[in-house]
Amino acid sequence: MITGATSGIGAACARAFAGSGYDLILTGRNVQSLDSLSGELRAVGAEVTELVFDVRDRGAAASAVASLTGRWQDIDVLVNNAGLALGLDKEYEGDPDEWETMIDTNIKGLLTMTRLLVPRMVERNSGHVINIGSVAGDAAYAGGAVYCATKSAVKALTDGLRIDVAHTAVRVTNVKPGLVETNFSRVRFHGDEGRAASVYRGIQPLTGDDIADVVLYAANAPQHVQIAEVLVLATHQANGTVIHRED
Ligand code: NDP
Ligand code: 8X3
Repeated sequence: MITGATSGIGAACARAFAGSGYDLILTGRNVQSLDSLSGELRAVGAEVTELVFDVRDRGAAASAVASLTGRWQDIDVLVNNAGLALGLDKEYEGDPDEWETMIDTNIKGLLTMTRLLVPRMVERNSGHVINIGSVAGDAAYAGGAVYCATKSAVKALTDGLRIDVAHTAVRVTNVKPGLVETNFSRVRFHGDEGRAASVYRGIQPLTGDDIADVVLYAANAPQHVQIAEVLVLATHQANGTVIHRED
């Protein structure tokens, strides 16, 4: 199951997992994008189920999961990917509604999905939760305080879950990308294409496929190997703030 499968890293993960022989539960808010991706993946032989809900809506998420029947209830891998940044404002000038959207999606949405799916993984003594964190969770950067805080929370939630399931065969992974060119910056800057493009100016950023490779590697590692955390950066990015750009 991949949350936020309609774009960027989520869609790339869906393609990578389908290519590796997995059947998929794709979740997202945009039915058209889900339908189109499902069609593409079915054409390469994957069986696909779509669940349409907003991860911030706990009731809708619970109903969607409860609608799964038969083998679809036995989820092998949950990729908690749905997430976003909004704005790049100083902490004392930011928009509280944007804070709430980031916190509700990146932290509470991820927790909701974890709470809904992990009990059955524990019961089956099998499963893997792969959370998409970020280099932004390692240290704050200017204007990113709230987004960075949500990704620090993803780190703590991932580490906490790993402790809580250590008595089982369930594995827990935090994949922390740096700059990845997706819709992320378009969303962050409310559709301002120029500002979004400037994020990737003078550097070859990562692609969703680069991150999907790492996610799939973690999922396909032998059962006794738990990839706990991976920081994946573009070659000319050193951390959240040091980026060498060729102008
Ligand atoms: P995209 O904007 O391309 O994709 C984000 C996905 O999350 C979309 O499918 C979006 O759906 C979905 N989503 C957002 N909010 C919700 C919600 N409330 N309910 C359900 N789905 C939702 O960005 P990325 O692919 O880059 O982002 C994926 C993840 O990767 C995020 O968690 C992001 O924080 C993280 N990340 C991204 C990096 C980057 O540089 N791009 C770097 C590090 C981490 P919809 O189209 O409906 O909005
Ligand atoms: C997204 C990466 O550094 O642009 O998590 O915030 S960054």
